[in-house]
Amino acid sequence: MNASLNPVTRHDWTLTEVTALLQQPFNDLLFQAQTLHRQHFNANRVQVSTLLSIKTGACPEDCKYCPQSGHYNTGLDKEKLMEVQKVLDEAQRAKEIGSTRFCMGAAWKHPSAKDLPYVLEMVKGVKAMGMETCMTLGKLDQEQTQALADAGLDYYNHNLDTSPEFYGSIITTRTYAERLQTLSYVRDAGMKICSGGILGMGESIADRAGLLIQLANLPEHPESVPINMLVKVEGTPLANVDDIDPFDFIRMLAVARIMMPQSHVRLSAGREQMNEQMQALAFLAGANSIFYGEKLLTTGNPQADKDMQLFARLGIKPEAREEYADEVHQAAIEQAIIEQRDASLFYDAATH
Ligand code: SAM
Ligand code: DTB
Ligand code: SF4
Repeated sequence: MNASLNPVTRHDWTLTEVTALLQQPFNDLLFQAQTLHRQHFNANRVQVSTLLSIKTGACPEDCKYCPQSGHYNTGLDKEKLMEVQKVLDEAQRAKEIGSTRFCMGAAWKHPSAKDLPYVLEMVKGVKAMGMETCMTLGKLDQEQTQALADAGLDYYNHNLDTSPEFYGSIITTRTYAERLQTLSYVRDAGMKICSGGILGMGESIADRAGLLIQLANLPEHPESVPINMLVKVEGTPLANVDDIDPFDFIRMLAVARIMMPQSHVRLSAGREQMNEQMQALAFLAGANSIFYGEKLLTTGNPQADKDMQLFARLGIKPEAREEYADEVHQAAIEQAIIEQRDASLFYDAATH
């Protein structure tokens, strides 16, 4: 459905409203989120994206959660931009396991003039394989944004991460306004936006509400909203911060679903620290996208076969992409579904 024709797509959320949504009884909140979810999506389909770090470590930015910041010693090896062919080989592997979107991330403040042509080749190559493309490269100027759009980039990931009020306590080397400017360039160039945040950094309920308000009150909702649970990495200033209450994490997914009913809400980083019951609750709350494959950028993610077994136990199927660029890709997704069914049979036989 066209967002502008949909009366439930709002862009005027207030702090009072959103904190009230977050604090209502858990069952009421989940029921409301799941009811809305079913009006816009098949509740048993989850989109799967695979991540690759194309340039790792030694980032000049000071983001207190990030293992790749050069300001902290997390033991990561500093790497140069990956060769285009190696990136395409990884994309091929992602496609073979049934992933429909390939997300490439770089530990940059912004792309340089020297690196951009290689990045554009990566977009073209991955697109030619019939996968959706996503990149997260930091701040963009208008020309770089246009070049990425012209190369065929489908999504740009650029997270707001937390509320404007808490931002300066977490990131000291850029402003919220710069982040919003890049998002506006991406929208104007006609690309889809992937933007979300991180929970469990010591933020207040008002900060959590403030993040969702920033995202939902953008002129158009981001098509993709990744909600990350902080992966605590030794050496970063947030390594020993208190865990978020798992139910509060689920509440945020549910409120994101209610505020942005037509967006894909991604249960993003932190799944390795969650049990299967928590992930099932996340899908019930309206999360309908995950990162798939054993690695995020530098930290771990559940094994692909474990995820397929979880999908099978929950009766969830990977979501096919809207248009297929080739039949081979369609076949790869169908194969993944068959393997998921087999995994289910194996599970049944082994446990009953
Ligand atoms: N450098 C670019 C930027 O910051 O926009 C792109 C890559 S950056 C690693 C992409 C996103 O990863 C961040 O915005 C943040 O939301 C997420 N991220 C980084 N470290 C994380 C961690 N330890 N736990 C959860 N999410 C994290
Ligand atoms: C997003 O919101 N989460 C992803 C992706 N966008 C780029 C990154 C998560 C990174 C987790 C820490 C790591 O693996 O380095
Ligand atoms: Fe660099 Fe992005 Fe990590 Fe910040 S989040 S340190 S910008 S890689």
